[in-house]
Amino acid sequence: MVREFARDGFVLVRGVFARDAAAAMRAEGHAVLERLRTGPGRNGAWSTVGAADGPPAASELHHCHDLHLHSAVFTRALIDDGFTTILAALLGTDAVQLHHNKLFVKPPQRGAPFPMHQDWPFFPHRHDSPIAAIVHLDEATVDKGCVQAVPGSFRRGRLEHVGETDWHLDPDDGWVDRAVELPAEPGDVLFFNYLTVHGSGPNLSPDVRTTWLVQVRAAHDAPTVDRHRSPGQGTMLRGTNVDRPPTPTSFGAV
Ligand SMILES: O=C(O)CCC(=O)C(=O)O
Repeated sequence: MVREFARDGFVLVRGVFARDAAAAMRAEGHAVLERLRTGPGRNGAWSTVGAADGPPAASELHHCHDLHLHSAVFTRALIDDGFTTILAALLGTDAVQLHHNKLFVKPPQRGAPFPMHQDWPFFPHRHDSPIAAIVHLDEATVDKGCVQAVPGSFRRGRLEHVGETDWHLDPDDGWVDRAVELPAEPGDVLFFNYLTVHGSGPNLSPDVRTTWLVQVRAAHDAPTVDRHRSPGQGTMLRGTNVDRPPTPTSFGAV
C-alpha cells in the first residue's frame, strides 16, 4: 500500500470501513443535508471547464463541510484506528492532524463533475504533506462519476492552475486522457497526496453517489497561506503533537 502510494501518489484501499459503518455514515450524511436544505448555496458545482466527459446540463453537487459538528458518527470515524493507521503509514508519521472534512452528494443524472486539479492551491503547506481520503459511502462507478487520478502526476510538483476560486488545470493540457478511473465500493477509501492530479466525471446514472472527504496533514506541517480555516482544524486524529507551542488559550483563566 505504501509502495503503491509512493509510486502513483494515490492508493485505493478496499474495505477500510465495514459496509454497515459506511451505510450508517451515508444515512447520517443524507439526514444532515436534508436538515440543512435551505436553498441558495447548496449547489457546490465547480466551473465545469475541463471536466472529464463534459458536464450534464444544470449539473449539481450537494455538499456540507465539518460533518463532525453534525454527528458523532463522523467524529468516531475520524479517529477510527484502521483508518488512521493507514493515514499514519502514508504520511510517514504517527502525528496525524485533521485539516477539514466534507460530504459530497452527486445527484442522479445531473451530478456535477470535478475538473482535473491538484488540491495544493486551496491550502498550500510548507512540506506538501496533506493527503485526501475519499471515503465511499455508496458505490461509485464510472457512470456515477467516480474519482479519476493521474499516476505519478505528483512528481510534477505544484502546477499552475486557472480559474477565479475553483482553480483547475488547463483542459488543453490533456490530463483527463492520462487519468485512470477508480471505481469503488462502500467502505473503500481512496487516499491521494494534494499534488496528485485528480478529478471526476458527471453522475449520469439513475443513482446517487455519496462520498465523505477527509483532508489530513502531518502535525509538523503548516500552511504557508492563511486561506482555508475550518472548525477543528489541527485536531489530532492519531499520535502526539510534539511541535505545538503554547498558545494564548493554553493557560487561559482557570
Ligand atoms: O468527489 C469527487 O468527485 C472529487 C472531489 C475532489 O476532487 C476534491 O474535493 O478536490
